[in-house]
Amino acid sequence: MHNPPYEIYDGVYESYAEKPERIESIVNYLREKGFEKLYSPENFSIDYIYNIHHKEYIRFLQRRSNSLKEDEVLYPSYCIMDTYTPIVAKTYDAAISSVDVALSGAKYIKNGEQLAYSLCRPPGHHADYKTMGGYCYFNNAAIAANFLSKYGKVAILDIDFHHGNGTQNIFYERSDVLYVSIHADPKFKFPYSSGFENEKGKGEGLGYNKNYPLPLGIENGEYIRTLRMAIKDVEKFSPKFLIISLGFDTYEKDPIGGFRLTIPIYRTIAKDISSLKLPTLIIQEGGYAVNALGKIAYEFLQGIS
Ligand code: Q9C
Ligand code: ZN
Repeated sequence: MHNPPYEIYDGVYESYAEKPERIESIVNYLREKGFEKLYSPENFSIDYIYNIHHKEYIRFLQRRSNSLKEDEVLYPSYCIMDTYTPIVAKTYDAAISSVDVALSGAKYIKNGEQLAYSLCRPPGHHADYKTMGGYCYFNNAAIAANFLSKYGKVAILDIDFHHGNGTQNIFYERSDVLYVSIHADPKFKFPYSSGFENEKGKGEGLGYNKNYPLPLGIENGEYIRTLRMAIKDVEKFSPKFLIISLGFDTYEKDPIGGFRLTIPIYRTIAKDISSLKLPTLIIQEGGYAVNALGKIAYEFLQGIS
């Protein structure tokens, strides 16, 4: 299992926030609440990953991960943007499975389902063409979006607490995939180097990238006002599919976040997004308040109609 023991932050070892219990918390709670349609992923061809990530990067991750012994932890100095994201023996396998979970959800949507929730772990939105970082290795949402883009325009609405630098960059010059993100001001929070308002896309992609950086400490009301602007952007684009990069690290008690959203607001967030009436694939990104994640996911799903 991909379960790194620690991350290095300012040269200090800290316990690793992106734990397996995150997804277990969500699955267990949803089961308790009577959700029965829980499926295992299908295996997809690696070509879907090759379409988004650099060949050498994929091979590097595979080689390094598969060469590690069970308890070894590697902080590479290559293909990485930070010191948070180690490679362990099962990292490559876990990253591949996470992509399979995303693509399985995408396939349901392509085949006519209105909603699929892909409980991906490890998360993906910080993973760029040839860099891992921010607990991410392969960009699940980008790979799913690229898959769906063969059948129509795709909007990605990223509501993780952090800016999805990888997703933004991957689609920065494309006009068939819109990227809209609401996140903590990168002046203060990871990934620091992108997520600013003036990043609007490039070439053909100009106008198809939109960032809403928000100050730390914001509460439900201000968040919802911003969300409604982001929803308008999606609406104007009139996509065929919507992907939500969903992070619960916007929750007030998240250990690495910095917003003040409360649990019931996730129902409102989902309800507002539902007003778009689009076939929607939810991709799990961050969220580290392990004990609350099930409840938050449940609230969110209750709001989707
Ligand atoms: N020691 C996602 O939410 N910074 N990634 C952690 C605390 C890295 C978050 C600093 C944050 C990455 C998918
Ligand atoms: Zn995050």
